[in-house]
Amino acid sequence: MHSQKAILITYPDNDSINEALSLSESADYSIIDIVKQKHLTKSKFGIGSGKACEVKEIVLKNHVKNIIFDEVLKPSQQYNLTKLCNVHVIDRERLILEIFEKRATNAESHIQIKLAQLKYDMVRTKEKVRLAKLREQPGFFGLGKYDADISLLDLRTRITHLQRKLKKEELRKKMYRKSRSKSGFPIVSFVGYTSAGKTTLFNRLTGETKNTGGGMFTTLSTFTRNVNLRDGKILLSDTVGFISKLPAYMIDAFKSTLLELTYSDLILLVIDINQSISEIKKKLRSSMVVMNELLIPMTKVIYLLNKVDLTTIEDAYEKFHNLKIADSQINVLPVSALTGYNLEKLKSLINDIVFPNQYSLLIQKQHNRENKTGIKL
Ligand SMILES: Nc1nc2c(ncn2[C@@H]2O[C@H](COP(=O)(O)OP(=O)(O)O)[C@@H](O)[C@H]2O)c(=O)[nH]1
Ligand SMILES: [Mg+2]
Repeated sequence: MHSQKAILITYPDNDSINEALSLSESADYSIIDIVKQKHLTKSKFGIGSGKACEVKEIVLKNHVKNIIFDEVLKPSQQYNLTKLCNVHVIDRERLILEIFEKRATNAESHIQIKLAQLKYDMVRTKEKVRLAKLREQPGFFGLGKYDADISLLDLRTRITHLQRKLKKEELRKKMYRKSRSKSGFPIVSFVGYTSAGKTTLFNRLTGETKNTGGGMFTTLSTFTRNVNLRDGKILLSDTVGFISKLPAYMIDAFKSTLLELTYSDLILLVIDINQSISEIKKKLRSSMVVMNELLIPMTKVIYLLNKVDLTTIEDAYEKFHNLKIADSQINVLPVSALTGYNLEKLKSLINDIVFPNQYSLLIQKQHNRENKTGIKL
């Protein structure tokens, strides 16, 4: 699939930029210019009028059809910016919904995501009804009061219908899980915050397998691939990832995209270790809350301290110890998706955990080598 060109409007700090870039990429947009602004909640366009005109110039110069706006826009702001620049304006929530939609892998997540989309539309339709009633903007979006009321009613009916469907689907879910775990191959899934480096690691691990010879590599979907390890084949799976400032009405949809984790044999929890300890703590804590709710045992986790090329191994371990994860059997490995550092060791560790017969022999070996490898088993 071809990615579409887009201009990104986001906040000036690096975390915001990186997250917005990763989200845009996940939704298949290639960002050709970034407009950084301290304030994205101004009344008319979200950004100031002068800046909005600059954005229009960038759009014209680059023949771009999309603007990604890293904040939630009101319908009137979205309308104003669309009209000024004559392109699609995708606000932050819309972008996240587009990502979820691409990732829906089962019936439940399709319904959950559709529900979240309807709720997104509902908020906007309500705003239109309000504006139409105030007669502030007659014919706003071509919508009279009557039309707006009708579409609100229609949205409500569709939401009720989906909620009923969801109930039925929940009953079916248990059976689905059973059948998945019978597929035979161990399932290994990446989780972690957006821009931690999951997709880069995923590509790196599956890409390397691809280069080692024909027939070893199969694309099951864009996000799950078959990888050959020393003692057998695994299914490696990339996930949506945790997103900061996720609105409450999207949480169920988000969790449904993570259902695959519940039948994973091993979780690779990716941490961007080149961040402040407080940032890492905050992100890890909220990841753990979601994983607990999904009943994923933390014993099935390897912590990957990624982007270690940007710092030192010592710093990575120091930060990790600072997280005080209370678990007697922690698997932790500093890695770099960029340089490939420790990725062979990672494959070997995955292999030894998911193919346990060979693993028991290995524990003995690892005990002898523990200090040299840095892997704590
Ligand atoms: N320096 C460095 N950058 C990395 C590393 N891994 C990923 N990145 C960069 O971090 C950004 C986010 O990576 P991505 O794989 O999209 O993160 P995801 O949202 O977790 O899938 C991209 O710009 C990557 O190039 C790494 O090991 N070192
Ligand atoms: Mg990703």
